[in-house]
Amino acid sequence: MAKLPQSIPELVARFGPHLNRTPSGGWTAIGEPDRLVKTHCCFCGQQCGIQLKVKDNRVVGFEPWEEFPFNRGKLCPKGVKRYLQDEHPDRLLSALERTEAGFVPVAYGKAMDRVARELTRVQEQYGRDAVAVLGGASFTNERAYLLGKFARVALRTANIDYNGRLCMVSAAAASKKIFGIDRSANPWSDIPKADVLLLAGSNLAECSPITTDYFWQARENGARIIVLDPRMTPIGRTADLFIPVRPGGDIGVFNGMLHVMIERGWIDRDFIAACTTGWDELERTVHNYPPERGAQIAGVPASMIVRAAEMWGPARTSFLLHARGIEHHSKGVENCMAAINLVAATGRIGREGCGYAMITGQGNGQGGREQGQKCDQLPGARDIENPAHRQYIAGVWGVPEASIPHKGLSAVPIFEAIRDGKIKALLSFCFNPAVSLPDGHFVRAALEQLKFYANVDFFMSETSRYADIVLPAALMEEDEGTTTNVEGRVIHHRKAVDPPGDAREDWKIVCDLAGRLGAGDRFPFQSSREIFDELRLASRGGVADYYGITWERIDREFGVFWPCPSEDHPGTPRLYEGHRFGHADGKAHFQPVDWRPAAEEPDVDFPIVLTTGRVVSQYLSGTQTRRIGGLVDQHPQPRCEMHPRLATELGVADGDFVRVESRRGSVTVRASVVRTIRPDTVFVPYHWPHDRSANNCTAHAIDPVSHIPEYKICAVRVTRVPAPTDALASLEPEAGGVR
Ligand SMILES: Nc1nc2c(c(=O)[nH]1)N[C@H]1C(S)=C(S)[C@@H](COP(=O)(O)OP(=O)(O)OC[C@H]3O[C@@H](n4cnc5c(=O)[nH]c(N)nc54)[C@H](O)[C@@H]3O)O[C@H]1N2
Ligand SMILES: Nc1nc2c(c(=O)[nH]1)N[C@H]1C(S)=C(S)[C@@H](COP(=O)(O)OP(=O)(O)OC[C@H]3O[C@@H](n4cnc5c(=O)[nH]c(N)nc54)[C@H](O)[C@@H]3O)O[C@H]1N2
Ligand code: SF4
Ligand SMILES: [Mo]
Repeated sequence: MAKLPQSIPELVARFGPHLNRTPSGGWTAIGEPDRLVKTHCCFCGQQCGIQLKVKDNRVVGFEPWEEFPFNRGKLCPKGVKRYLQDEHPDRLLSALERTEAGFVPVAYGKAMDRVARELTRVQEQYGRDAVAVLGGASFTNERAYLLGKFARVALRTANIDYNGRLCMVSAAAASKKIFGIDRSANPWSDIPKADVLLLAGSNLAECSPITTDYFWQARENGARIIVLDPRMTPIGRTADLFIPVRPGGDIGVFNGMLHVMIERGWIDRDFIAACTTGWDELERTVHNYPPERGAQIAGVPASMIVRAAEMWGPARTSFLLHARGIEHHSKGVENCMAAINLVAATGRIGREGCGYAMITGQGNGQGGREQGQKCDQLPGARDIENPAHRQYIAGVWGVPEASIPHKGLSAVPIFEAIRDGKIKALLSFCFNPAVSLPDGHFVRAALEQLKFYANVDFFMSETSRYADIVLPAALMEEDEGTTTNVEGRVIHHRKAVDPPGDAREDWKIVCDLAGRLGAGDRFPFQSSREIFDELRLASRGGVADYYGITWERIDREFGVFWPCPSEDHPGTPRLYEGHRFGHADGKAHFQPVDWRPAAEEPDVDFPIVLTTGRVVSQYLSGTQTRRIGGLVDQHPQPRCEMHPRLATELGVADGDFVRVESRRGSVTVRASVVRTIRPDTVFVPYHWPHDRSANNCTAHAIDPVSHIPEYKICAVRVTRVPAPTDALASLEPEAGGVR
């Protein structure tokens, strides 16, 4: 084929407007698409509506979907490039088996036979719980439901958990403790109606770009914005009050604010008396947090805490949002509870413009933690230890209640059990722990211990490389199903194209494997819609009740908010209207918290705090985005952000190489000297593997309640090092789209 001109105007002049990016970052011309498929982005929890252009069973581009109310056609850089994964040369097109000579393609049926055989062998020899299953929150609701059922019914192992354990579980546990329900309390349309927005631990503009638009609307309406973050992120730069809190210090600010609000009478005593429990104890606790003490804990001036209380306290309407910055801690649940106490103390909840939300991270972060793929949970956000819940689900599944395993291990303890030789085999989907779990050396050493490991992915991830069998999965646009967005709105992902080669939908792989394990009669599903119909039944009467939601309703109504107990129920965009909360007594339960230090605080040998997170153009462990030209060019490599004052102390100039080293491992990257970070803290994004993996440094301390890892704090020392010489470590920008 003749080489195409590569300037856009030239291309448009020759071929018309239908141009496409290639995976390597170039352009190719296409004809008119055959059809547009209204669906959603496969990446973050915003789940933006998008139309995919399809021609000859290929996704060749996208169009905005202006009518979808959440994003009204707007998309971020990842959303517009997602379809470049489809035909990427790295797509897994057949099953692979590990041999002495490396991975070789193997027939799908033969690979599945081996998986079934090995899992059975391990269970016979070592017991049912010696096999663990890991799922993911990029899974649709249908797949998440199916995998939970598969573990309990086909494998009968207690040990199933998912990657949302690294993500939202602190927020989930905190909102459940205070309000009784794990879901953002309000639709996003309430954000622009609030007079004051409090945003804690969220790099909103880079990680939840469409929510930023709601913030702008609020600002247009006169709202004031308070941001807590050790880094002045883009949203921090525009805040009315930016509080550069020390990592782990947020409780100092929240308790300090409440202390001031009580003193000045900015709490709603009538609401507290009528609709809450636990106030007196909370009042006693925050009595010990005058702004000066809060300031000491948070590492910021006391006047900032007072100012925050003055903005938040007397406001007429308000909205609190938080994300992983306060959740990724060994006190993640306590951090969130201290924040939510500020909402409940004012009674500004459950009405227009008055709300609370945790900003969902993963695509189906919300639905992924309701359908029963967590170790402690059954579908409908039911409790696996509650006899009535077990009985109900046993009925839906047609199995004896006693055959359903009890609570198993969560993600990090699963890896500890693998290391200790208690778990011998692993089946994982949609999860790249070799990059994403903390203390990477520990995780990779554990993966090497496994007697058998089967991994399901559409790319060969860093974790897939430890597998004995890798099965090729389908992308979101190659399957159909539902997810639940950041607001609690259940939406419909439509299938655009067929999976390529031998790749297939995760649910088909699970049903097929169940058959091979002798449980086929419980997994007779011919489509994801049939799975959804069983999920509706399984969720019926649970907290996350989807019974009244049908795919037709979702299409007609641009999504339906749960709980939705019957087909004539309108769904519930705003929870807690009339101040009825999710607990049996209908009240909100205050949760007093005291500040405590992180699992590892800086000391003489490791004097600096490392905090980790994200950049706008990369997604999670990077398996998907590090391959896409146009994304990878924006952030080809991780950099270590540090304040000029720290850089001077360390003798580091912008662009120099530094080694960031903790007790567990190190990462060597270029320094980015910026004024937007606290001088006692450095930041490294975690989307890269191997010697560039921030998780070489992090610790695998977890929150005692939620079991979330403490990604946001570990102690490191930073030293300037000569530029590395080997090809990978030279860290020159990668060529677009090539790893
Ligand atoms: N571009 C992009 N977008 C994404 C993702 C992605 O990988 N890339 N991932 C999605 C997912 S799964 C998630 S979970 C979300 C995450 O979204 P966010 O939580 O917004 O992202 P993070 O970068 O993990 O952390 C947010 C901020 O917390 C700050 N922080 C660190 N320690 C503390 C602390 O102790 N207190 C406070 N107040 N702040 C602290 C960091 O400086 C950082 O700016 O993003 C989603 N969206
Ligand atoms: N240091 C540090 N580490 C972190 C964080 C941090 O802030 N700092 N954040 C944590 C957070 S919030 C998160 S959410 C985790 C994410 O960590 P992971 O869940 O490990 O990250 P992903 O990149 O989503 O990994 C998913 C893998 O599954 C594949 N995949 C995606 N969708 C599907 C699917 O539908 N089916 C199948 N079979 N495979 C699929 C992708 O190709 C990828 O290889 O990382 C955590 N790790
Ligand atoms: S904001 Fe999230 S859902 Fe929307 S386009 Fe970007 S990555 Fe996709
Ligand atoms: Mo996440």
